[in-house]
Amino acid sequence: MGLKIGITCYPTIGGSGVVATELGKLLAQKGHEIHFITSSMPFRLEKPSRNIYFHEVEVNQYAVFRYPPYDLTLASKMAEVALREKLDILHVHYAMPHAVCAFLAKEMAGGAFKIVTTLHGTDITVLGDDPSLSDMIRFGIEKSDAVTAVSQDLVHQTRDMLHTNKEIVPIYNFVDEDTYVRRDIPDLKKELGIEENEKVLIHISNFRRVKRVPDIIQTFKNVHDQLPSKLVLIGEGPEFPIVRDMVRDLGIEEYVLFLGKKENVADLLSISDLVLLLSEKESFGLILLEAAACSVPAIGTRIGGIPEVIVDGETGFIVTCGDIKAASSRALEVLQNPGLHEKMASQAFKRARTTFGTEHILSQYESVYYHVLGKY
Ligand code: GMT
Repeated sequence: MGLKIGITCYPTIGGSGVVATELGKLLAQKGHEIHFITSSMPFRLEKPSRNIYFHEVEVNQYAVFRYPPYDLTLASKMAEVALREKLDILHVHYAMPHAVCAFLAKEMAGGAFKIVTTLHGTDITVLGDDPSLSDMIRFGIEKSDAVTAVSQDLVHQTRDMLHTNKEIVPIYNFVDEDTYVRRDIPDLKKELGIEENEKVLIHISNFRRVKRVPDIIQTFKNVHDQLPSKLVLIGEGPEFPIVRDMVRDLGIEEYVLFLGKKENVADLLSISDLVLLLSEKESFGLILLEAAACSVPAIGTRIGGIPEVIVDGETGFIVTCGDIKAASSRALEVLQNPGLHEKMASQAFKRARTTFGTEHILSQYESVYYHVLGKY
């Protein structure tokens, strides 16, 4: 018999929301009953379908509150849904504030369900440094019945930064295999003004400072000096104006395509030759897996979980963070050597379907659920 599972995540665009939503969809297909408890419909959910329900957390504004009490409203909604729907598990993505809200909800519901918390990175690598919050994050983690993290590196970082001995199970991210697969997209290159002889480099992120997008631009400039190429940039964020100015100052405006937020990422990856992710903080780097699934080799930094996703020399290359010279020469090495490119592309695809294969990852989450419920 399937389980009844509540899922809470940040429903807006971002890797954690994508992973949480795809997980819910796959679990529903396997016969579990899934209840999303979020502030808006997760953007990949489109519409609730068989076995999937959506409970909106509506935060009311009262003049007496200086800040709307989202965390308390969420906790109360979690308790209400858990009791009414008889949830077995509440799976929350991000310790802050979701694990803490789940603990409060569990207390309100008389301990009626188990809490599984998945750590995605930013709460540990950024918030864990904030002494005013680190005790609360540790509390949320320690009060969870099971904790998972999206890379081995994040497991170690969490233990080190929060000084906790709580068992944390590494479970890698995965992607929707029907969507993320390389396919022929006739005319897309033409539509974007990319010539057939030009190599396509791609970067996708939320343009936060930690993503070091200026390093991507400079790396591309070095590649472009040697090879006809275009850079496709997807996403938006705080560093966007800096990046746009840099592109103008380097005189490469004609070769850099700013596409903003895009839904058809798999199509854009399907016309790409190389993905770049040169971040200084990254617990996993979901885009690297999306790219690998579309047979795109990668250049990434030796940071966080990136070296667990890219196998150096096999599915791409790993460089030191900030070493633009190395990133450029590795990029040229892959792009100028068709044999190496083909080998890396096919190894990347194979790894996406094995180590990160959906069935494999899904069964790891199910094991965690059955384990906390005492059903082996
Ligand atoms: O990278 C971000 O700023 C977004 C954040 C999120 O909430 O999606 O990403 C984190 O979770 C992703 C999904 O597990 C990971 O792929 C990203 O590496 C992680 N970001 C950081 O650790 C900075």
